[in-house]
Amino acid sequence: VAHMQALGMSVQVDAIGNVVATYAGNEALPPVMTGSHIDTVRTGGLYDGNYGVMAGLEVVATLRDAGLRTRRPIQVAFFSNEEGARFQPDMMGSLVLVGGMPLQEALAVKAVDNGATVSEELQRIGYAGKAPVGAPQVDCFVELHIEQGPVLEQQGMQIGVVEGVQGICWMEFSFDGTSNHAGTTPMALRHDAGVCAMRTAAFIAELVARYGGRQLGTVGALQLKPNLINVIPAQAVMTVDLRNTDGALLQQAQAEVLAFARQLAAEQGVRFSHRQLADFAPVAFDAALVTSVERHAQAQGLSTLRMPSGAGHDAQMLARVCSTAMVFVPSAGGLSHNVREHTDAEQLVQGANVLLQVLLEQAQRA
Ligand code: HGY
Ligand code: MN
Ligand code: MN
Repeated sequence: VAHMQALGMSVQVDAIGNVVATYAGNEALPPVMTGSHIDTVRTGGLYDGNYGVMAGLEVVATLRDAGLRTRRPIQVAFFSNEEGARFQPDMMGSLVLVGGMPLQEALAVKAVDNGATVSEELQRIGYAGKAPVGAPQVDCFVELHIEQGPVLEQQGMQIGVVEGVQGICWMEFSFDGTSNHAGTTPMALRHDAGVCAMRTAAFIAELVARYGGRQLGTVGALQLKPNLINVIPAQAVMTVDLRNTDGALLQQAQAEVLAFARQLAAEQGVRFSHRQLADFAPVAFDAALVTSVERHAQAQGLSTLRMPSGAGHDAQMLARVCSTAMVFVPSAGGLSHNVREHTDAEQLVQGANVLLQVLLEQAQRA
């Protein structure tokens, strides 16, 4: 925000903590927006999200240094809680912004770690903004981001021309059984919540292998209670992250996993419940804007690859209200959500220059 103010931008903070800074244009036309997120997963790296925001500010600094004002205003935003690591769903700030989740519902979500609500945390950090949350009247949205996967590096390509984002399904499964003595309880008499969770995780791995294609499945969090070596787990709580570029297959995978968990819990005499934490269909970006990204990258002599995004992004939400596209730069070793996440400075500059040209073209349009 200090960077934004130093650039002479007007800054607004909305009620879900989204921050939108505006570099005025010459005409009162709907602005062109760029940006991303500045929250990370706890074990995240430097570039996921932050890169897109800082590059957006670099674009504005470049225009200001050149004494340039475009027809349309240019906005640089960062959206709250893109990661969804403490508060589900992910992309929460941009989802509320585009009307995909009621503000009050989002403000009431409790953190998985300490139960604090989004509202309490926004107050605590001073970002419970005054600006009302409403679908932004923006002309288009372009997000620059690291790929977070291995494709560009493996194929030796410099710029990812992102055509869309795959579907994401997040669920939380709770198995409630009976804790008992690990030494005296016959296997046939157990109501083992841990076995239910772990066999469900194994089922997910088998389902992904069976589906093949672009089906992905991850069990990232699993808590056992009482979590003691000689006590049959009374409770198991696990997260399920399923993704696919094909929305129908994703729904089918979700139904299969739920059916398996329910059936197994019933067989084991264990109570089962689940919470839907995110359910976002695949999104296709605006074809003309995608082509603009490709054209400007190639005009700068950069090699390009059209590809879907494996990770969720705020662009996935903005695509609901305006023409949207994304620009990727390579991730070293395809690593992300890992402190060793890295992209070379030269590659960061290449991505920022593509962003500059795309935003210039869009902001000069009548
Ligand atoms: O989970 C995701 O894909 C994103 O990092 N929130
Ligand atoms: Mn991100
Ligand atoms: Mn991320």
